[in-house]
Amino acid sequence: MDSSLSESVLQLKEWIKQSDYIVFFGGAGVSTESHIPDFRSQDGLYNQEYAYPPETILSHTFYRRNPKEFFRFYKNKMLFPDAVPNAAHLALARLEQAGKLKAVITQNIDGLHQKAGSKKVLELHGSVLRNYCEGCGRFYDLKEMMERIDAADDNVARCSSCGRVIKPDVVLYEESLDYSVMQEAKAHIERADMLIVGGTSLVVYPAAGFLDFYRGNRLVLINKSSTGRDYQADLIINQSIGEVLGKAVSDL
Ligand code: CNA
Ligand code: ZN
Repeated sequence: MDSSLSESVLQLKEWIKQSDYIVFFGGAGVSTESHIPDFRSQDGLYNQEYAYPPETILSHTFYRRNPKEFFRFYKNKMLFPDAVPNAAHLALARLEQAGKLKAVITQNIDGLHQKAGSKKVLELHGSVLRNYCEGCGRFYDLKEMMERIDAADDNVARCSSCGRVIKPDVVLYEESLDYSVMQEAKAHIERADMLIVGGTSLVVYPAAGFLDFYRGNRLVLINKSSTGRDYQADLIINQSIGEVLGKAVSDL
C-alpha cells in the first residue's frame, strides 16, 4: 500500500471511529470488482461498440418502441445472476452490523448489497431482481425473468399467464424515481455525521444531487477517477473501493 493510500485509510478509519450515523451513497463502480461493468469507466459500457449509448437503450421511449433491442441489451449487459458481493459490499454490511452505518443508498440495480448482508438498502433505481407483468401484475424473480427472455424468439419477456410484456422494476431514463425511497434517502443523509460516496461518476440526476443534503464535515469520496463533485469532499481517495473499504473496516 503506498503511503498516500495508507494515510487516507487511516483518516477514514479515524472518522469511522468518531461517527455513529454513517451513510453510504454509491454507484456502478461498487460492483465492478464483482465483474459487473459500469457505464463510464474505460472498459465501461459507454466505451464498447453499440448502435446506441446505454442511456438511450435504457430509456422509457426505447423500451416502448424497440422492446426487442431493449431486452437483448438488458439480458447481455445488465443481468449478472452469478455475480457475488465483493470486499466493498462486505465492508459496508459489516459497518452496519457494528451499528455504525445506518443506510446504503445505491444507484445500482444488481442486489449485491443485500446479498452481502446489508439490511437497510435504498435502491434509487430499482432492482433487476423484481419484475412485474404490465398486464396482470404477476411477479417474476430474476431466474423466472431470464427463463421468459430465453423462451421468446425475439428476447422480449412475456407473461406466461396473460402474454403481455414483463417490465423489470428498474427506473429507466425518462422515468421518475420512487418518491418514498427518495424521501427516506434524503432523511438519512440529512442526519448523517459521515457520508461516504463511492464508485459513482455523479453525473446521473437526481441521484447525484443527494450530496447536497449532507450537512456534516466528513464527506469522503472514494472513486478511481475524479468526479464533478470533488470540490465538496473533505477526503478524496482515488483508489479501488473494495481495497479501501476492506482495509478501513479490517479491525472493526
Ligand atoms: P458510472 O457513471 O459508470 O460511474 C462509475 C464510476 O465508478 C466511475 O467514475 C469509475 O471511475 C468508478 N469506478 C469504477 N470501478 C471502481 C472501483 N473498483 N473503485 C472505485 N471507483 C470505481 O456509474 P454511476 O452509478 O455513477 O451511473 C449511474 C447509472 C449506472 C445508475 O443509474 C446505475 O443504475 C447504472 N448502472 C448500474 C450497474 C449495477 O447495478 N451494477 C451497472 C452499470 C450501470
Ligand atoms: Zn400477465
